[in-house]
Amino acid sequence: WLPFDKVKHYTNAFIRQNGKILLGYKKRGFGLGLYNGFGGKVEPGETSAQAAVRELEEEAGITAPLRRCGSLFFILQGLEAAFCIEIFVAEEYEGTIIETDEMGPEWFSDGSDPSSDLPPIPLKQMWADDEFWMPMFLNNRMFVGRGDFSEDGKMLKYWFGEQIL
Ligand code: 6OG
Repeated sequence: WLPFDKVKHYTNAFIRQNGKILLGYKKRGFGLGLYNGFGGKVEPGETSAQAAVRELEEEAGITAPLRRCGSLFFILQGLEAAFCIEIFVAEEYEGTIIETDEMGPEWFSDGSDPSSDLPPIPLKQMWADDEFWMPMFLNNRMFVGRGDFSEDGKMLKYWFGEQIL
C-alpha cells in the first residue's frame, strides 16, 4: 500500500577517474548541504540517458559518455510522488569542470589508491541510502534498491541488491 500512484524520474551521474570520484556539494533545493552526483529531473520527451548528459553539463559544465549502472526507487512521506533515480557513470569527460549555482564540484578518493591525498567519500554528508549501494557502485557492479524515507529524512526501510549477470 502506498499513499500515491505517481512517480518522478531523476538522474544522478558520477565521474570516476584514476582512483578519484567527482561529487557535487548541493548549494540549493532538494538535498541542500549534501554531496551527491550531478543530476535532476527527466524532462518530457527525454530518455533518462539524455537527461543524465544534459544535467551533468548544466550542473558541472562537462559532457561525458555516461552509462547506466543502477536504479533506485524511493518513497518519501509527505510527497505526492515516488522517485525513480537512474544512476550513471563515466570514466572520462570533456570540458572544464565548473562550479554552478546548484553544485560545487569536488574530487574525492574512491578508496582504490591508499596513497591518495584526496579526502574519502563523505558518506556522512550524503543521502542515507548511499552507504548501501556505494560499495556495489565502487566495485563496478550494477545495482537496484528501494528506500522508504520519513518526512524528516530518515530511511525507515530499505533493500539494495547487486544485479546478477
Ligand atoms: P534536483 O533538485 O537537482 O534533483 N536524489 C537522491 N539521491 C540519492 N542518492 N538519494 C536520495 O534519497 C535522493 N533524492 C534525490 C536525484 C535532485 C537530485 O538528487 C537526487 C537528483 O539527482 C531520497 O532537481
